[in-house]
Amino acid sequence: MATKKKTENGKTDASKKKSATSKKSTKKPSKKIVKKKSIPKNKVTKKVSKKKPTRKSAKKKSVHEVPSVSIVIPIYNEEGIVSASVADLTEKLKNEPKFDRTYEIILSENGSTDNTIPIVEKIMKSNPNIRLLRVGEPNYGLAMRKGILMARADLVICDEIDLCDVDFYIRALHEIETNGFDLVVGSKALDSSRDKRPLYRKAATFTLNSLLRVFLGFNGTDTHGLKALKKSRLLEVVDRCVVEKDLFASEFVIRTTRMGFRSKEIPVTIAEKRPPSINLLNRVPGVLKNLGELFWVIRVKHR
Ligand SMILES: Nc1nc2c(ncn2[C@@H]2O[C@H](COP(=O)(O)OP(=O)(O)OP(=O)(O)O)[C@@H](O)[C@H]2O)c(=O)[nH]1
Ligand SMILES: [Mg+2]
Repeated sequence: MATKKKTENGKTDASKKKSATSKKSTKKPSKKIVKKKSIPKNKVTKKVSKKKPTRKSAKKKSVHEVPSVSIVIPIYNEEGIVSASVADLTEKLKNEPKFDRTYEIILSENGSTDNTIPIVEKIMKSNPNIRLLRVGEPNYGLAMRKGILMARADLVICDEIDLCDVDFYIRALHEIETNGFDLVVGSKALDSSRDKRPLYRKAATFTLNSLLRVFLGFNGTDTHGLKALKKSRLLEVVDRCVVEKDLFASEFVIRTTRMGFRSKEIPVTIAEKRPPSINLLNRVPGVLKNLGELFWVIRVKHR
């Protein structure tokens, strides 16, 4: 953004100089005129310094320029909370002094059968930072993958519509920008995390992570949920991933460390705004199938 401001300033000064030069060629310059010309130059400088972007104007500019952060949120049948969640997230981002950045929110939808789409389209009319991506059949992993690919910023946050945790954004971006990590995972299972989901959901998370540890050599504590990443570094990891649906997130995290990138888990507090949109038991067959596929490609084929 700073670069553009400089360019805009440069153009303004240049055009002033140009008009000054053309005047020069038609009228013989007198000392008086030369004096007059030096005044607008100063005025231009003053005008530009007045236009120095405030936080508000910087955020407005995000609509037209590459934002500092892309927030990718897969959504599926979320008519109940999408509008309120996006409004709440936007408000938090505006009021959080530590999040002084331009951003876009990519709502990555596929296969919704409720009113999610018309609602999002309505939100987009009043909120130009929202982008909608539609990718066919219900598929969390595909929505996440396409969302990351569509992100215009190099810093990408993957969130969920029932979480929208700005505190995670700030801490995770700090780990990437200051401490040089490529991927930051908000883990629900660290000692200092607070997982307020029902016991059966915690048990499901524990079971999945145990399977990932045993069969895929995963050495962390969580692969699902909040993430922040440096896109330019991890694009090749996204490309390498083979499974979709729920286990895309797990494969992405596991491959990131296997491919030698720097990844870190940080604690999060998880309090969902509603129960999951897909029944847990209905997800089990797909997860097991994808787990088998992952075992085959990573452990057997060493891909
Ligand atoms: N595009 C898309 N989004 C989905 C799909 N399934 C779930 N989501 C979204 O993914 C996010 C997390 O889904 P939840 O239903 O909360 O599931 P969860 O068990 O809490 O999620 P995990 O803990 O990450 O497995 C929400 O924003 C959902 O709307 C899907 O099939 N397609
Ligand atoms: Mg959830």
